[in-house]
Amino acid sequence: YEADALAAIAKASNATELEAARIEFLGRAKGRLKDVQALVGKVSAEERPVVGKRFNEVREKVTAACEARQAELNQPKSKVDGIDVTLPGVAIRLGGLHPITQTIQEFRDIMARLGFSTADGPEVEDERHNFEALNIPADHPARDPLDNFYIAAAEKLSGGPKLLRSQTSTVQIRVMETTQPPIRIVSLGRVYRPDEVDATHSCMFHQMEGLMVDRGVTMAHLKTVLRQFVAAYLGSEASIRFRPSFFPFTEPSVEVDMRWRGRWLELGGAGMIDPNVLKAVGYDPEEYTGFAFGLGIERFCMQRFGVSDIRRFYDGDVRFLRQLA
Ligand code: FA5
Repeated sequence: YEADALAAIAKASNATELEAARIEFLGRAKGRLKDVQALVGKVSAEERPVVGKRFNEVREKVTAACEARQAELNQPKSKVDGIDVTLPGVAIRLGGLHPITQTIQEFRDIMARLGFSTADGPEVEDERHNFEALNIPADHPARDPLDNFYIAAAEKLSGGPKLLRSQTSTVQIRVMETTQPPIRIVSLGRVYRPDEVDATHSCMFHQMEGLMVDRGVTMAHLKTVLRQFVAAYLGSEASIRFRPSFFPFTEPSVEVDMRWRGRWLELGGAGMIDPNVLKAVGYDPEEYTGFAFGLGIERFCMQRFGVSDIRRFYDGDVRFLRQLA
């Protein structure tokens, strides 16, 4: 009886089956327990206490098993196709934005608040946009094939020399060729140079180009925009300085440095657009003036995140990238 009863209870897979097993084994009217009880009544008087005790034990055990099974069946169904859906799941790791992408988005937002919209240009450029219109003549050292990534295959297709742009200043020309002042744009993108790679130089990096052209634009506008931009990104305590410099496409020209780990780190170049450049795009330099700047995006990002080596950004090591995502 005991083994049969426990097996039937365990086998019951729903409330109806369990109730049937309960009636069969524990039912007061016709259940099999009644038969067992009847047998107990037949044993001799000496044996009765022992047999009676065993009878009670069995009854309690079967009753308890029945109740336990009932509680089990009342639990919410947790297994679906053999999988326990109440177990905690495996966390799905979501991807994050690359720190340079985050920086680009933030730069765009800051510059938008200063009234600059965004423009884009191609990464594979011709010599007019990368050099000529920027007042960089054919014999200028910046055009040395060893200092640029010329693309022989692209030249065959397009007929003229093509190169991976070495600066985002190309976009200045593209915008001025197609738009009339007033202009206030930034362009953020990749540039390529066969530079020797070290902690602060990569052969592919990003620049933010800024361009403002209108009547009466002066150096004071340039310095104010750059100071406001740096304060917005790195905090008002960040210190920058302007150093006289030279670029073929600006006059006067400056270099912009930032205080970094106890020394000055070059952020980029800037200046008032050279009249030759304004003429190359068909503007009258007597009517319009403008400023331009080109900043290295990685340098800012390194400062913000405390990254000491530019190569970390491009190693593709997710353990590093995840910390900045
Ligand atoms: C230029 O590229 C000029 N087009 C900037 C400019 C724009 C001047 C408009 C005037 C008007 P330069 O070669 O100095 O300038 O590069 C600008 C910045 O890019 C550097 O200051 C530096 O922050 C960053 N940079 C240059 N080379 C690398 C490199 N190999 N890796 C990472 N960042 C670099």
